[in-house]
Amino acid sequence: MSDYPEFVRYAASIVPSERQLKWQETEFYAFMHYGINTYTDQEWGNGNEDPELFNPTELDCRQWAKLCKLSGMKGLILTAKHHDGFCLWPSKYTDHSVKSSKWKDGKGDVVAECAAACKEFGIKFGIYVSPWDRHEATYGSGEAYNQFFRNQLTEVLTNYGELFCVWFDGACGEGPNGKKQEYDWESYYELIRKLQPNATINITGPDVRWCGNEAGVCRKSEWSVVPYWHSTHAVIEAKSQQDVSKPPKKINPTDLDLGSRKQIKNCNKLIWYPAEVDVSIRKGWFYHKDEDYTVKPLSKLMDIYYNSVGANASFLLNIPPMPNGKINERDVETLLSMGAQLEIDFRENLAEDSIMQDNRHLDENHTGQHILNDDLESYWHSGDNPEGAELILDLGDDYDIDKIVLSEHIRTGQQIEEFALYAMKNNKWVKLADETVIGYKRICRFKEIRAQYFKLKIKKARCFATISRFECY
Ligand code: FUL
Repeated sequence: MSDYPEFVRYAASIVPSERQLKWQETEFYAFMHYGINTYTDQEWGNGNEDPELFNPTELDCRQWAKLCKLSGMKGLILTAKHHDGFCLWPSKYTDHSVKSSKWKDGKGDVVAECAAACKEFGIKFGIYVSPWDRHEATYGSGEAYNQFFRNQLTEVLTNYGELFCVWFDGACGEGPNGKKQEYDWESYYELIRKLQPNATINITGPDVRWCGNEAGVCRKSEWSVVPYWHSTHAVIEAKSQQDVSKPPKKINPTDLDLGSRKQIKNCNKLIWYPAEVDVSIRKGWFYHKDEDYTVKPLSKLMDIYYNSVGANASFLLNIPPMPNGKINERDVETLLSMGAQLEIDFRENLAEDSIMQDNRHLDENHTGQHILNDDLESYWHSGDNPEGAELILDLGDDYDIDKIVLSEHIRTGQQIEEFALYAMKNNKWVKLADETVIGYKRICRFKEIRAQYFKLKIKKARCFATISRFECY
C-alpha cells in the first residue's frame, strides 16, 4: 500500500456539489450572443445605442433551440444583457431594453421566448448578464449599482423558470481612467443561490472556471481540483478581457498546470472548480455579415469537442443570431452535420454487456463488472492500492475500435493522475493511449484497431481510483 502525503489525501477528498454534478452532465451547450450589437455590427456597444434599432423581423427562438437539440447540445445560454446594458427582457429598472424598441411595439420579451423554446425542445436554459454596464448611470457608484444589478438579476432569476447556469463575465474595458465599480459579488451569489439553487455560477463565480482563452483550447491535464484562489474575483478579473480588439487566444503560460501535485502541494485550501471551454463558431461573438465566411468547419468543431468534452471540460459553443432573429444557414448546416457526426461517432457502445475483470477491487459491489452499464453511480473502486490496478475488457469477439470513453466516479472526487490503455494483438498488449487525468470524461481516440481484449492500467493516483464508465466505439 502506498503511503500518501497529507496534501494528496486532502486533494483526493475534494468532491463536487450536486449542482456541479448536474452541470457536468450538460457537456455541450450553446451560447447565443444576441442584442443591440447585432443591429450596430459591433462586439462591444458603448451603451448609447438607440433601443429602436432592435427590430428583428423573424425572431425564431424555436429555430435556435431546435438547432441546439439536433446538434447534440443539452443547453443554451442567452446574453440577456451584454456590456452595452441593453436588456432582452422588459426590465422594470431601465428603459434601455426591448420595451423601448419597435419590436412587437415594445411588448416583446426575448428571454421569455427563448426560455419557452428551450423547454419545448427539452434543453436546459441559462443566462449571461454582464455586470459591466456601459449604459446604466449608477454604474461606478458602488451600492446604488449593486442594488440595480441585484434588481435586474431578481427579474431574470424569477420570471423564466429553472436556469441551469448564470454566466458572469469578468470583462471590463473601462481602462485605468474609466468608471470603477466595486461589485458586491457575494450578494449576487447569495441571490442566485436563493432564487435558483440548482444553477451553477460560471466564470466570475464559484462553480465553473474559464479555460483561459477563446480559441477552444484546454489543458492537457484539466484538473477539477485546484487551489481556491483561482476562484477569487481579483484573479478572474485580472485574466479577463480588457480590450475589445484583443480577444484572449492563448492560455497564460504560467497557467498551463493548475492542479498537479506541484501546484497543490503548498495550498491549504483546494476546491472543486471544473473547466469550461467557450468559443464562437465564427470570428466574433455577435453576428457580423462580413464574418459569414469565418464559420468554423466541422473538423475544427469536432476537434474542439474532443479536446474539451473529451478532456474533462465542457464545451460552450457560441452561435450568434442574425438581425432578422434567425441563425444563418451556414451555421445551421455545420451544426446539423456536427449533430450527425456525434451520432455516428457514438452510435453503439460495443462494451455494453461484455465482461470486465480487474486485478483488485474494494469489495464485491465495486468490481470491474460494475462499470459497463449506463448508471454512472455504479462504479469500480480500486481500494487503497490504486497504482498498478488493471481492468481488462473482453468484448467476446474481435471488433474495430477507435475510441474509448472513460469516466471517474467524480461524486467520490478526482484521483487518477496517469493511466494507459492497451489492446491485445497477437497475444501482446499494444499501447493505445498514455494520458494523465480522466475526471468526468476522457475520450481517448486512436488509430482503429481490431481486437477482443482491452486493458486500462492505473499508473498513478491519489490514494485510490474509481471508474464509472468504460465505453468502446
Ligand atoms: C468576453 C466578452 O467581452 C465578449 O464580448 C464575450 O461576451 C465573451 C464570452 O466574453 O469576455
